[in-house]
Amino acid sequence: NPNESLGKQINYTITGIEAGAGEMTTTQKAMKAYGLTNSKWQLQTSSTAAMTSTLAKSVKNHQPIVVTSWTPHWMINKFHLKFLKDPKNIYGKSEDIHTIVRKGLKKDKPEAYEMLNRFNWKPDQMADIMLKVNNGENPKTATAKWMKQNQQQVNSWTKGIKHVHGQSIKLTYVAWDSEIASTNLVANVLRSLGYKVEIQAMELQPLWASIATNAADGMVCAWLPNTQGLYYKDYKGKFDDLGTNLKGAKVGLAVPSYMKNINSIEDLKN
Ligand code: PBE
Repeated sequence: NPNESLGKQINYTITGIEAGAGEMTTTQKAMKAYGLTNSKWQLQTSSTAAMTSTLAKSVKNHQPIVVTSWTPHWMINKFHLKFLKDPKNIYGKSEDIHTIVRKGLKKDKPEAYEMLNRFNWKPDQMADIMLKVNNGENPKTATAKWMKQNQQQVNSWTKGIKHVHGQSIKLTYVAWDSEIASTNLVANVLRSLGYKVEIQAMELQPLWASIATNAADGMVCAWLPNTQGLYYKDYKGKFDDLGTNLKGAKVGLAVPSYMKNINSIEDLKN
């Protein structure tokens, strides 16, 4: 019933993703800050796949829905989403993705360390691979093709680095589309330097723990300063932060653009 309040129409539910995601923590904070907790509002935990499929259904039926969203991601264009304004700046203006490696990597595997330290690319480039993988291409193949088409850039990450022979290295990641793209790309680049690369997917908390406990060598999935800021704080001193590999990512609540009257998180209360 379109005459009901938005809250009522969507059962006072924000459709979320995995419980451990940084964005879920930030969204809890946002709900408190915007007064969406003391009433019936809830943040529904699910998975990214379930969230995008619920979103697809709502869009198909032109029904209202509020989701935890982020970019780079194909959901923005595919479902014509708009981010809700965040006047209290809970999500932050933009996020950078950092490369985080274990203590001692520089000494043990200086070639890999150097490559990881140099790795950086642009949101559009990441989005390009994500879209291909979402359209069914294998991530390994998609990133290998990307490397061929972007040889100069790849070269700038590897130039002058000595090749190794069969040394192994382990990268961990969370199986979000963005991280599938970046991790497979970096794995392929390290393979081109002679590394035997293992990549292992896990939840976000174990991901940070894997680096902090030296169970893995590195990861390229740290959305900061807000999204995974808690993990960063928790494990501070137990990892090396190699800085930004991608600038200009964004995290926030979003709605389909046909929800004309909802433009700010503050509008959710009306
Ligand atoms: N995300 C996508 C992640 C980072 C990448 C926004 C869902 C998060 O930690 O929330």
